[in-house]
Amino acid sequence: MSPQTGRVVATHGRHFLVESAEGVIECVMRGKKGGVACNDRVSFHPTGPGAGVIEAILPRANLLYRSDAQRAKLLAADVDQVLLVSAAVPTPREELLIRCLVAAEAAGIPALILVNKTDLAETAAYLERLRAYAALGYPLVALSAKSDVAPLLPWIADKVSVLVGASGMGKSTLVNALHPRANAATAEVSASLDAGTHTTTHTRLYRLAGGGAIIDSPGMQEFGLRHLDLDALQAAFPEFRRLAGQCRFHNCRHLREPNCAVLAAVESGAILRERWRVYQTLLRENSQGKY
Ligand SMILES: Nc1nc2c(ncn2[C@@H]2O[C@H](COP(=O)(O)OP(=O)(O)O)[C@@H](O)[C@H]2O)c(=O)[nH]1
Ligand SMILES: [Mg+2]
Ligand SMILES: [Zn+2]
Repeated sequence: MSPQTGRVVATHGRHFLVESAEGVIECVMRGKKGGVACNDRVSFHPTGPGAGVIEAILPRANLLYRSDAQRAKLLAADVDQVLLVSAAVPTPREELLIRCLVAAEAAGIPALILVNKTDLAETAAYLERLRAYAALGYPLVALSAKSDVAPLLPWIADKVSVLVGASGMGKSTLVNALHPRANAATAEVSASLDAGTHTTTHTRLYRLAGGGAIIDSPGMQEFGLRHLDLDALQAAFPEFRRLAGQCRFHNCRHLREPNCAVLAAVESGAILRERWRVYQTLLRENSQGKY
């Protein structure tokens, strides 16, 4: 049979669901090289009814991924935006939020911060804290996924959005509210790709009735960015970019150099100290070697 092309709508380890003119095909990847991401366009060979082997990944416009010392962990390809889902409860880690934003910047994908659980009293103070991120250029959208997702609708219409964030923030609740069949679809993917649990163990694309799609992924505790070198890291912080050329040394690392414009901005409070601290952490991690 001749190769066909399709779009990857679910990934679980080395198993994939590929949507094509023939319907949804369960595929595996040939060989060991190269990862397949959710929303990738691939060419595959049918091997039987409803089954196939992925032969190649077609060129991507972008790729969101994290990486540790060993390997890259692909989240999604060809997306229009990253929806960073956060909430005041359970206690969020600001470092994880920053790392997700850096990954989106490095991939050239616009990011939006979605603050969930506005029904909880703790949310107001958390939203105040995040105002500084809106000032960096990341839109803030607040809602309660449990009661009303309407505030998000204009942001996701006709776009492919990928949800990222720690587990427990409400990503799956949001997807279920946006996509009435998501619960059933989760069960279907679980039945074919894993042992039949209802927790999010795979990455899955859901098409939205009004156009566009949303990709849900398992919550992450860690977000390694070992693939980013000094230049890439600096470029991923918009508040550093704005000060480009203002440090005394043109190759300033913004660590402890004299007359560093970034350090001065940290000291004056114009740059969030936590953002700069995470930048330092990333730089230190990455000097220990790439995957
Ligand atoms: N109070 C409140 N709880 C929510 C809201 N949205 C989700 N949750 C709860 O947060 C927990 C985690 O939700 P889930 O969607 O599984 O999060 P995920 O791990 O990010 O996919 C669940 O107990 C949800 O019921 C919300 O808007 N308000
Ligand atoms: Mg989930
Ligand atoms: Zn500097």
